Amino acid sequence: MFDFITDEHRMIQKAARDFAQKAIAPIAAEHDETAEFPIRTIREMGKLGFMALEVPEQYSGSEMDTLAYVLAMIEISKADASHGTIMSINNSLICGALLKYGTEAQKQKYLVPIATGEKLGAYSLTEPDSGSDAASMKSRAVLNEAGTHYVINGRKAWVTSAPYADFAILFTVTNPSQGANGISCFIVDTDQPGFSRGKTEPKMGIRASATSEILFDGYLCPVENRLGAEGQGFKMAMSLLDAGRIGIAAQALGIAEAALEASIAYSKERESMGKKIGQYQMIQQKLADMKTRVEAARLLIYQAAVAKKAADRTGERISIYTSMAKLFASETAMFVTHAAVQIHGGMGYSKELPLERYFRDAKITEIYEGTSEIQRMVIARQLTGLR
Ligand code: COS
Repeated sequence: MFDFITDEHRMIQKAARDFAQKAIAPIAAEHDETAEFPIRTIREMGKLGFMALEVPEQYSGSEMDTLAYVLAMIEISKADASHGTIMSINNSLICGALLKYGTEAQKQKYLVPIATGEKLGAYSLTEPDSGSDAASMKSRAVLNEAGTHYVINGRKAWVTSAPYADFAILFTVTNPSQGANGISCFIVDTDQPGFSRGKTEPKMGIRASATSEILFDGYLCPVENRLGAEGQGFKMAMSLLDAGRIGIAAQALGIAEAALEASIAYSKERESMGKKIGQYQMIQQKLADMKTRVEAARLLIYQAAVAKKAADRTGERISIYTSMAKLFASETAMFVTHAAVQIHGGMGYSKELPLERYFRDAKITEIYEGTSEIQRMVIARQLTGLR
């Protein structure tokens, strides 16, 4: 039906589906229960090339496009959204940042080990007092007198994968008088003095993906670890989030697909008052609305993926496409998982089935990498040009 989906895309989709169903689906409930980070399967995903799908082969990546990434993300997230989160950060934000803004030396040192699955990265923008208003961050990086190192101090919050990351892409203030234009980006190694991890967040969903605060206390970051030019950090962060939001939209769609498929199967099997529940119009309406929203989300995601591929050549801004995809797919995931729990009745509420996990996992997609409110703001600003 979609002739832009090639045989190569289908191959990566199948490889992701096979791995997800064989290696991830069987362990998802247990990792959700224990909140244990699934390091073994994450390393395997790295070796299979799922952590650097859009990275060129010269840096050990899979050298595919955004659509391939989306198709793989849907399959992985369908089995377990926590794996999807970790995959999304590494692909969109870490590989994206290093590929787009890294020097050759930075790519060799940091991108290659991500692509081979040896290392994990984290992306750190948010602070305890700055979430949606990302430019209001307080942490600081000050260049030392010798001009060799930045001295970094401050506290960052909600950093996905931070408890296991080997390095983080950090956004912090270098020139406080410049507002959004005073923010710069750094690669920080997590094994160096002055870096520590704060509390790990006890989360409602995506519980197997570890999220923590990170703290900087006189951390010395060599000048060669600045990513991009001084003062460009905010625009870099926003542009990377444009790409990241496609990944989160694909994650949301994966969760929604899993909940929909379970609901269709249950509607054909479960009987009530002498009929299959799928024969009742109230269930039919739910299934029809769920499926329609899932397919509409898919189209918005494909549109955003195609736009991103073109923008990688032209540099064009794609915020409107990625925000629409993320907004609609995340709200679809909530709609579909909510309906799926209802269709399953008591069994939907039970931990015996994955429906309640899908419902809990779906919620974060309306929050992280920009809340639904922020996505609407971005879309409207792009439409009117007004701030
Ligand atoms: N790509 C490139 N540049 C961008 C951009 C993008 N996607 N978005 C904004 N910019 C640029 C603007 O063009 C502007 O540049 P000029 O000063 O040269 O005109 C600059 O960045 C500042 O933009 P703006 O004034 O729109 O910034 P605001 O402080 O108003 O913030 C929002 C805009 C609210 C949209 C932004 O802060 C945001 O996305 N917040 C959510 C953050 C988020 O997703 N956090 C999740 C955590 S990451 S896990």
